[in-house]
Amino acid sequence: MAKSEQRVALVTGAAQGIGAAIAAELAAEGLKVVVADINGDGAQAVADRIGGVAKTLDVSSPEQVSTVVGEIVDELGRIDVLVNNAALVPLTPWAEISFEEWRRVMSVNVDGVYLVTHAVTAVMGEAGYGRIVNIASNTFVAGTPNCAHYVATKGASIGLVRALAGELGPLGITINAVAPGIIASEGVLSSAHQHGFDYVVPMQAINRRGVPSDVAPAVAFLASEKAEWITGQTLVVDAGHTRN
Ligand code: NAD
Ligand code: 4PL
Repeated sequence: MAKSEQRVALVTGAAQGIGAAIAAELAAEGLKVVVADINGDGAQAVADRIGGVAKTLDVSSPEQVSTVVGEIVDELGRIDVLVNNAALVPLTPWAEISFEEWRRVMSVNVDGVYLVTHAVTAVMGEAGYGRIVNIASNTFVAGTPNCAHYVATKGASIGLVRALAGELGPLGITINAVAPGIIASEGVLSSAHQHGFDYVVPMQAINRRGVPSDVAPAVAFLASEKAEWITGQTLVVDAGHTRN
């Protein structure tokens, strides 16, 4: 199997929203992008649009993660960039969060990040090179109400970035988080999160609704060769809604 010189990126949850914008940005920069999503048809549509490769993948399934990462290595020969974007984005008051919902959110947003990162770092470690970007959220900074399980998972994502940076650095792998503020993705626009713009936009330094393409360039920079000296960090991309 011939190895191409083109860098390969795996973006999870890339069938729509922020993930699709990241996939498009990386493709525009010349990377071969694997568009992975539990929604296989949506992933295929995005892959067709950007000249990428679609994979149906539930990140919370150990079997599926193992199979898909193996397929990518077989078919494309390398994984240079991983963007852990797939997540459930619920809006549920604390008193109404059942243990079942809590566990499902942990399973996708935390177990999913573990599973994909664990599989991909094995490949990157062999190559001695990698760029990992976790999509966190500024809810971890703001302590946004009515999604405590979700905020907890984003804390886990940032914790993993901080902890793994030291273990992955010697392998030539950087790992960082990008923490967006509220973004008009398909998911947010089709849920009660859409009403969040009414109170968040006035708190931002730039007073318009954020869109997925506002987040993608920060991710592409951290995934680039030029970001070699940055690891273990969280970059908040929220038009100044929060300041840290
Ligand atoms: P979205 O709901 O519009 O899209 C999420 C995508 O993930 C969908 O295509 C969905 O099919 C996929 N997905 C869900 N479960 C999956 C699973 N088990 N395996 C694989 N794919 C799965 O979401 P979005 O708003 O674009 O959010 C993307 C990322 O950005 C998430 O990590 C989210 O937490 C984060 N984020 C979003 C906002 C926002 O306001 N939209 C703000 C900060 C952070
Ligand atoms: C500020 O990550 O960061 C709503 C939904 N509002 O998912 C988020 C803000 C949402 C956010 C988020």
